[in-house]
Amino acid sequence: MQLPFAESYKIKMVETIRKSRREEREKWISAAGYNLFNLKSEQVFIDLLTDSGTGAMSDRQWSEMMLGDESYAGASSFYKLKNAIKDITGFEYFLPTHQGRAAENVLFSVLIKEGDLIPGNAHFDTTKGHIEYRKAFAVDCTIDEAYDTTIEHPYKGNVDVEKLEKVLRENPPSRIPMILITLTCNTSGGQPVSMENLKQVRSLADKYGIRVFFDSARFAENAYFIKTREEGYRNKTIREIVHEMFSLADGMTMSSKKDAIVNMGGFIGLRDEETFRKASVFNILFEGYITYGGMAGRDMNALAQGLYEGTEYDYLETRVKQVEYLGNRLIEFGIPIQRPVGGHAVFVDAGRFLTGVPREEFVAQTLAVQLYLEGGVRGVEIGALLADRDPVTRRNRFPKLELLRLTIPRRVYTNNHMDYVAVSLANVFERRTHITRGMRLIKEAPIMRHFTVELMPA
Ligand code: PM9
Repeated sequence: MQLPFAESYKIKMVETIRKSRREEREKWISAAGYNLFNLKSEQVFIDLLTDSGTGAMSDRQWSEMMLGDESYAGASSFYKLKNAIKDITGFEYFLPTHQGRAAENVLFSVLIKEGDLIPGNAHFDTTKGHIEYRKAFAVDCTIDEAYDTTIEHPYKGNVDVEKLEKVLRENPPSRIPMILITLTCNTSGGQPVSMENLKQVRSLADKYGIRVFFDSARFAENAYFIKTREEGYRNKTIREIVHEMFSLADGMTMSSKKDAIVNMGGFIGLRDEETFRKASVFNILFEGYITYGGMAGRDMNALAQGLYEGTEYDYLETRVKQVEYLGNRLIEFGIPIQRPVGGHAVFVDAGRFLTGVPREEFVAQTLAVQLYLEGGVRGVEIGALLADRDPVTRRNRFPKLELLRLTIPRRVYTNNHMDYVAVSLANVFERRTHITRGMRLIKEAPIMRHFTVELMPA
């Protein structure tokens, strides 16, 4: 008999989570303004809001915490992290930051000015926020297949090179400070970018004299998909693939809270010294001195260790297979999801799930609230709320897809939890035709509103 799949770790410490009653959840979600970010964590049974900073650190990471050097300048923890980053990514220069968006803030302070265009594959919301905050524009050049959840395409994070070349051809290079590729592409469903596509982007960038940066939050999951899906990579190690990926970029931003499996942290990786020097000034201004950049020494140690663990094949296989397990359970129930299942989350196609709710009434948010009411499961809306208003017209932007993201924290839940989530959503699916009204806005921030928005049932 073929041996079944089993996790590549065992559990050493547990945290109690509490189930609640539907009446309690009704009260809590109403008090939270129907925004799941506003819930207290103890009001949630299974928390699939994000995989960011929510992973379980290993025994080795915890022991690294004890070895942290908390010197203000020149800490050994900084050099440990610098060596790990050089080893894994190949980038010579690096700046620590407290998280991914801080890396964006520092790097973009150097490179992006008003009126610039930053083409890429469906930029993440904080990235887009930092671009639009500088009165520049994020141009989405993702392949069209990414926006049809029924199409089985192995690299739905890919850039459409024709769309990209059009932007590069029709605008002066002085207005395009970088092409920004997100690995994996969170917005399109945790979907990978193929090595071939990265090479195509690099050669277009070289042709037009533009730099390429990677938003690398989930670079290791991207490498896993390249290894398992792309011709010619089966026999390469994850680290060899990671090296090849980064060899195609001029620099990277990183939210270490994802694939480096730490609770807090980020960094910038760079090849060129001049950009590093300029960014160092902003790093000191916004984050902290260049050898800690908002991170404690112990956290830099845990991150260095996490970079190695996060790029091990067995770990990645366990991780991606759990996400796939949840996806397959939902497919068995007939629930529409982004196909194929992505690296860090299952993206439920709320537009096809709740066909009776008008899109002006925030379809995916409505589904997120229904799932919470059903089982105490917290997902997150990736739809019109997250898309924000157009910065010029101030009208609501309605993205091509209304998605409910069920994001799986790393090494935290078991497949029994996944079954619970699947059945909770299946129960909502059974009564979907009775859900015909959504949510309306009461309060919203001018930018990145989904974090703090308040709503009420329409
Ligand atoms: N991503 C996520 O849940 C956390 C914030 S929203 C709940 O997916 C990419 C691709 C990300 C990302 C964060 C950031 C920002 C940059 N790029 O959260 O600032 O997915 O560390 O990273 C979240 P920080």
